[in-house]
Amino acid sequence: MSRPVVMGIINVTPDSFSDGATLYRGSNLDIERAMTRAREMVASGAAILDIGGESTRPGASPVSVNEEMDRVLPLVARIAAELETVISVDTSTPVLMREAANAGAGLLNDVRALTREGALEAAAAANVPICLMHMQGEPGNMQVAPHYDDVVEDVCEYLQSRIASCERQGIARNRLLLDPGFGFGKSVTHNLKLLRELPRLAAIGLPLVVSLSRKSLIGKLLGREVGQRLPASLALAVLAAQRGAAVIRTHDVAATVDAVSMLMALEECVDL
Ligand code: 9MG
Repeated sequence: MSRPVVMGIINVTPDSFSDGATLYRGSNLDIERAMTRAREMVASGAAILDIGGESTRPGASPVSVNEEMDRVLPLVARIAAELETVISVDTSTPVLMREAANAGAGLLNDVRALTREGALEAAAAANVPICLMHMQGEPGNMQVAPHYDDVVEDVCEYLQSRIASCERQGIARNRLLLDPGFGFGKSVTHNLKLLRELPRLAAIGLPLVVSLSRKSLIGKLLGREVGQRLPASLALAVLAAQRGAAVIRTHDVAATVDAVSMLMALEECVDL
């Protein structure tokens, strides 16, 4: 990927930190609302849509495998039938990885980097690209007291070890993308160091996915509520793209495409 692409987030969870239950009617997912969101994101320039049925915000209630599948698979099938886009499925659940790939997913996004039992095998069989994300701890406890000797070095080492596990499982390196996992077991300082030093992660040689959209880092630094975090999210998206991110994962596709396009215009102006 020569220029960063934008991945739009579609949370099909009733309890996401960032967009709550906006796709729900009572306790039921409204698939037509989700399709409207998907169409808008593609029309606004998203190259990838990331569909997730498990909320990973600290303190979120766990979801059963059946519930996660019921939330995600019908939407994946509808998007695959209707829209020209890459569908990413945000899951750590092996059976969903297999089913999602069968239903048309072209990317698996695992915040647990294929560490669940059976996940490496399922991802290998799914035969699609995989995003391996770093997380310290589990969503329930990850923000209690995150600690690193050297956050950038530790995240690089972890991701390298997950790449090695994938390769041992027969997953070719060129199927992998990496993500430092902003906000997943990280203090504000850890997040900022990772962003500043993103080129060290990019030097591993695989495409980097970065998601800072509306994250609590912004709330902690600026005192902004979730609904007021767009300007800072755009600034962070541009800073990440400038430091080598290949995929920017965001709730706000149209604004992020414009913001990243400004950076590209600057970098490409010698050719104008
Ligand atoms: C699902 N999800 C929530 N936050 C994320 C992040 O920062 N990166 C990736 N890859 N997925 C995320």
